[in-house]
Amino acid sequence: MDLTFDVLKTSEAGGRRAVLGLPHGDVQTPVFMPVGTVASVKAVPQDVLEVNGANGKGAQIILANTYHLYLRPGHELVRRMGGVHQFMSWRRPMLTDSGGFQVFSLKGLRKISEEGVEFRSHLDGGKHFFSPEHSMGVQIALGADIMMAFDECVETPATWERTRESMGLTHRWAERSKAYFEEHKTEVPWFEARGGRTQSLFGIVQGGMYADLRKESAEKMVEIGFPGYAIGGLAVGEPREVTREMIARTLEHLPKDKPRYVMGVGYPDEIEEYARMGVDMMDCVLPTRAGRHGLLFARVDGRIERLNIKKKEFAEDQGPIDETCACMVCQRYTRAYLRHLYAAQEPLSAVLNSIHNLAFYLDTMERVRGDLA
Ligand code: PRF
Ligand code: ZN
Repeated sequence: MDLTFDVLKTSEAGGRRAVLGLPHGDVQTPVFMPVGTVASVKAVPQDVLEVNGANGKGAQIILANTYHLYLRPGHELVRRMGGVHQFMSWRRPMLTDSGGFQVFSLKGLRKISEEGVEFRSHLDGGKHFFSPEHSMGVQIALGADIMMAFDECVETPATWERTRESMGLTHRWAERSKAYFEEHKTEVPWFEARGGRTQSLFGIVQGGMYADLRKESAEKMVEIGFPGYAIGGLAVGEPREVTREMIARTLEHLPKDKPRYVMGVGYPDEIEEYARMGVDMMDCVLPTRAGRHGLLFARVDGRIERLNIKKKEFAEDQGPIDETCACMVCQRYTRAYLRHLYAAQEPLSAVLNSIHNLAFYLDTMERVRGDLA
């Protein structure tokens, strides 16, 4: 058995309140997944991740990256350590991205063929080759609850012809990903310990900014058949209206009884909007990355604002980042202190800013779940 997905309620706009059952536990959706690229959510210890946010329940599921863990410390080492869960002491569900998107982000360092992608490591320039089969092998060794098919995220802007060609490659790679996964899925490090519960593999819909290709890609993924579907290739520089339109045009063609995941979005108001449209899962580096750069999200009179903590106006501000936030940072520290930490380049600055921003994202989803219930 892989995953279960129980839809409890659906709103008129299509938003769903559901429970996603995974080997390492249940996930209440819609859910935001903090990104832990190298088996670490940057600057936030696992102990804090488990209790962060207004409800004190923390992150339900986190994401890690195949590409980064393959290069360092190496997936075979992680397998010997009992998988990513054991290795980083994270007991809750986890998802690994396939490496496709990360490899394609290495501008100029890669060569794509039908077989796979040749690329150079961003660490030491060494040559590597990734195929759908390689990606599956690495993800099985890492042992995440949910694995992703190996895909190509086409550059933007791209012509219809170029996008369709790239999409075709993603479809063939999805078939190869599934075939390899089906044959090897019982090799996951924790398989025996979890009563035979297997990992799940999600397909990724591509199709760029073309509604007809999005439809074709969604239908193809459904034909191949996965327990959940991701929408990839978005939030790559296109205007927000286009992202929204492509999500809407793709959701129409995905089954209502399966989880649907938009990869790599977005600002807090965006993840709220997409969740209300019927997206069940999202991930983004924004809360942690913005936090490290001193950008903090806050609700002021019901509106979402972005505070730039380095500004002079906060130098003697005795208030918390966000009056309405119940996170551990807002209970204790002032904007004046956080500005000082940022200016002094103290590591604690990144820690506290990331904890607050993550809480902000988790609380945003908690609020949406409440509205949908
Ligand atoms: N494919 C994969 N991972 C991704 C994306 C994608 O298209 C995106 C696009 N925003 C983020 N992460 N495999
Ligand atoms: Zn806070």
